[in-house]
Amino acid sequence: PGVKPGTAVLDAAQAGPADSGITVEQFKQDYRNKVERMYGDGLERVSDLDKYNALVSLVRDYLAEPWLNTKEKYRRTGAKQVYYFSIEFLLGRLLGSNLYNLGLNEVCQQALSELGLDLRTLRQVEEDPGLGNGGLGRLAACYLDSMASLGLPGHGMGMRYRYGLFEQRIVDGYQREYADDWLMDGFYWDVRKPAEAVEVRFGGNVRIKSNGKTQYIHEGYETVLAVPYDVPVVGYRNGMVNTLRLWSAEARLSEVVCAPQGGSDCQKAVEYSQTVEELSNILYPDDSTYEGKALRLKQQYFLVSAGLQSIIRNYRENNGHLREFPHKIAIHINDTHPVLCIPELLRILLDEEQLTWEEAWNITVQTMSYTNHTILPEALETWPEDLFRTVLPRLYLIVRDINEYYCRSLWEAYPGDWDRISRMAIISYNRIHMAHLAIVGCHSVNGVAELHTDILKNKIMKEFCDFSPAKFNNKTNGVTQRRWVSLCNPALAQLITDTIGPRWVEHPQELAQLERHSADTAFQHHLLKVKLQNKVALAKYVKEKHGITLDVNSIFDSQVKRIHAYKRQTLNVLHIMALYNRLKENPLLDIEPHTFIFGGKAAVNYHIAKNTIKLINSLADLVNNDKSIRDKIKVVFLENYNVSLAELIIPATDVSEQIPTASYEASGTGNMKFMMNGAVTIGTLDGANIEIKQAVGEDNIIVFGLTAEEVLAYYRGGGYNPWEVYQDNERLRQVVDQLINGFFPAAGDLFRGHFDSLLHQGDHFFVLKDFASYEAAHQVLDERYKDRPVWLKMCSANIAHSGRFSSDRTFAEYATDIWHIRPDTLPFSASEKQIR
Ligand code: GFP
Repeated sequence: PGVKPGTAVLDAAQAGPADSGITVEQFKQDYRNKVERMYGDGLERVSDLDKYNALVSLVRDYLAEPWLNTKEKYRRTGAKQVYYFSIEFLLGRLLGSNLYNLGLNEVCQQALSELGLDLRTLRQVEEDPGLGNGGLGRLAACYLDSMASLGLPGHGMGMRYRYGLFEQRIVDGYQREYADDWLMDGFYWDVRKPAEAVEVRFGGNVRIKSNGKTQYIHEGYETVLAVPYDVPVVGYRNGMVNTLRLWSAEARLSEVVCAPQGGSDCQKAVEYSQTVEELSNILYPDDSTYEGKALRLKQQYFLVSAGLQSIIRNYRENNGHLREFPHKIAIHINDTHPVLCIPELLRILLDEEQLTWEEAWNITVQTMSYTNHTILPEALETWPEDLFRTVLPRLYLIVRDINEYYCRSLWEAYPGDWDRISRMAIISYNRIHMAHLAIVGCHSVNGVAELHTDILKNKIMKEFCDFSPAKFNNKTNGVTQRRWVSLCNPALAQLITDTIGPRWVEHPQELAQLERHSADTAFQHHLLKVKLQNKVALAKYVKEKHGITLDVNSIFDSQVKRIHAYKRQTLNVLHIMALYNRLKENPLLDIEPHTFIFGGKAAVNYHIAKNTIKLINSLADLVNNDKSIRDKIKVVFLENYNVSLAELIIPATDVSEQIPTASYEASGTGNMKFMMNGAVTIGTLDGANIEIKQAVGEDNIIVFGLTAEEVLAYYRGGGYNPWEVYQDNERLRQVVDQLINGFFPAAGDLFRGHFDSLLHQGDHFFVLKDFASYEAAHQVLDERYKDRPVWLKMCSANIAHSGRFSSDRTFAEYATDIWHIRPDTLPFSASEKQIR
């Protein structure tokens, strides 16, 4: 505790031209004034937090004009606007990225240094916004950066959670969850817009009034005030600032409390306001109880209803005609959480705008598009029908109508095939299937990597795809090279710029030019130097935070992501145990020294995943304290993995562990970030790993394990027999037994759950089945590493071929194929060349 991941600082040349028009002198003056005006005190006497807040406030002043101009330009040109609805936006710290995108980094750094301050220190003051959890949320944040940088009128719609998911601390090897009080010192990037608040209604009942035309009157509901907070999203040096709108739940106490009635009513009012605010308190409230489920559903509706009301209001204010709505507005649904957008837009169009069902339905379908991020059944949300009806009575009627309408069309296509119709229905067996609703109510459904989309089309959503094949398409994920190279790895960015020029920051496909230099000794030498420098920075952090000394000349091998059985941290652990056993048997074993790095959170109620963290830490204790293996291997679990920590780990990593059971990882995005930073992937043929292999060629990635097809074939045949594998492989048998035989002295029976799941419960994720091939792959990797020029060529090839995994590429595809945005209609011309 106390040590926060640091931040890299770009050096002047890499920061590019200072095109903001602001000089160092002016910056200094403005900054001093800002501190004095905000705190009534001099720069010398305020705290680091005050200095940071003043700096943010100043940067916000600088971006106010482009923000205003952008909005103005959108109004004038009537450009089509995209709204990306997501329950998560894992933004990461914003000071560095905003300065960078504004072209102010160099000036700011210089100005601060002349004032005796260090930008790096002030950037570290910033808390990571607690607005997301994993890949889904980070992807949304990458897309915001790309939309603004490509000149696309695209905005985020999300929730302003009072607390993040949780802050992870490791106590005695266990994960402990603490409140992530990220807003404690305020969040200076957003602007509260109370005048644009809207009301969201829950509960009550619906009266149907029929005098010529049927009317639905919603009565007896509870009202929650949704207050928007706008966060500027700065494009990369194009004068463009989009908006991320975050919604916060508030009670309008002035209307609830009858103050003259005294204290007890005040008390009630405060309690009431707390229940209202609960709606935006935390991400993914525990849904193991009825109340928890209701809260999640309410939270989703809150986001959707508030977001849509504000979009429609804005559209109306700009004299938009509803007929034109789908030509002017695109609404993107990120995973199933915002699927209520579909019935909510219908509600507004039917009940408030008085359109006919046909008109409203056509507008809705043409406006909406949906991305699926997972095939895990537990993540494809369904709601109990009675809960839905109670919380959202009007929406329930609408969903029922959609279901009827849809089932009628199914009946026409498949007369008499009741089984199929009930499998495809939106409401079946008293549950409402949100993914089905999404497919029916959107004109586009996309997966996030080629394999994932194939699985959706041919397996999980096959019947839907047979029924409306044109809807389904693939958009392989991408990550922004601006945050994930320029900002987090400035030394590498500098090397790339020195080698091929600066255009790659906006045209990442130009990274391919590095290929020509990949065998060049001078280039390789620099690359090695950059990696070493990043490893030193990570080692310093690990020493300060965890007291562990890392050998910066060892192979840094990282697996950082949510802890989940399908991501198979356990396979990684078993391999390290086997390596350790080999070293114990033969202390002279000639292996490259390794540092195995883990990071990631386990969901609060996910017991086996939490035990995996304890397993990793138990192994770390054993290995790191065993003098006999002479530091040949080290294991570290880095607490509280978040964006800032990723920015430190990824540039320092040599080997990127992407080892899920094939077919489970929809895409992965960490795999892309590591690749861009020159790490070599050891991975299964899953998600985007397959496309990474296609991009870099098979010599530059190390793949192992069952393919998705093989995994799915095993499932069709009822699984496989782990006992056979266990019996046949002595080294494997030894490590599996070590889970329960006292090898971890203090663990007792703690890891029996792992043992049982591997041997007695069928090893659902094929850990044992893939073990031998994983071990062999590691040996290949070590061989390659020993031949340094070969290894560095592999690293360079990974960087050179990472351009197609830029979110700029992905977003250009979304824009043309899904949102039908024509480049010639974009108000910011710089972006035109980016869009196909
Ligand atoms: C999910 C999927 C990943 C995918 C991301 C973004 O992330 O495979 O890359 O969404 O599409 F699982 P996590 O839930 O793993 O964070």
